[in-house]
Amino acid sequence: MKNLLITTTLALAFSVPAFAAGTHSGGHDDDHAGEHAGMMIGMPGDAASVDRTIDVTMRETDDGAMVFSPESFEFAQGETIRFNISNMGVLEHELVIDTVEGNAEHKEMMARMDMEHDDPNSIRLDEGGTGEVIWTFSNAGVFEFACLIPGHYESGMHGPITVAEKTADAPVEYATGKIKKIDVKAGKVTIIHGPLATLDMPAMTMVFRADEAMIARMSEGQDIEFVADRVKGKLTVTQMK
Ligand SMILES: [Cu+2]
Repeated sequence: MKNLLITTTLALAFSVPAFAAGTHSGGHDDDHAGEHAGMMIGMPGDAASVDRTIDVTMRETDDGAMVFSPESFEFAQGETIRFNISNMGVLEHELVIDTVEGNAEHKEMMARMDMEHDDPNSIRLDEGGTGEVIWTFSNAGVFEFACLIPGHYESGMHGPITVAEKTADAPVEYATGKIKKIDVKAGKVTIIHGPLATLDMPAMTMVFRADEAMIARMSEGQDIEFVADRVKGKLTVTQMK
């Protein structure tokens, strides 16, 4: 679980480094491993560090459109997403994630010859097929998911992926307190404390856990500034000035 603070402002296309344009222009036939090490949109994600799993469907509609559901995605910079993709249509479809420019380039190539993607940032599924793409969105910006099979993009199969920039963590709020009692053996310390902003608690006297190193810095009667948080369900002194 990542505890990131996200700004509401988004980094726009002009803020992305210039290497973006070249990352994926080489086509499909050469050295994929290197090519995808760091795309503008991010990099292949590790299954062990998935933050969120999102179900995505691809299908045709009765009125002749082709659609993804959901129609857009919003992620936080650094998030690793597992896209759980199902083709609920009767035609073959694919999901490709890239920059808008990268997709446009690919689409043009695919219009000339039917290419089948087999890159970590894409998956192609037959009717009824299911599969997944795991991706880490390491850069902020507005990207795109699309089906680049000729005609499908134009029929509606594309949407924005907005990755919000990660800001620095908010400064920690220290609470004040006076140490009433220390139980070294039990790893507990009783503190007469002021309001605890991080835990949304009023001033009172409470028993906290503290590790050995923390307790070594404490003595009974000492005035302290500290931060407490829940650690494995127990109120614990996590920082002390
Ligand atoms: Cu399609």
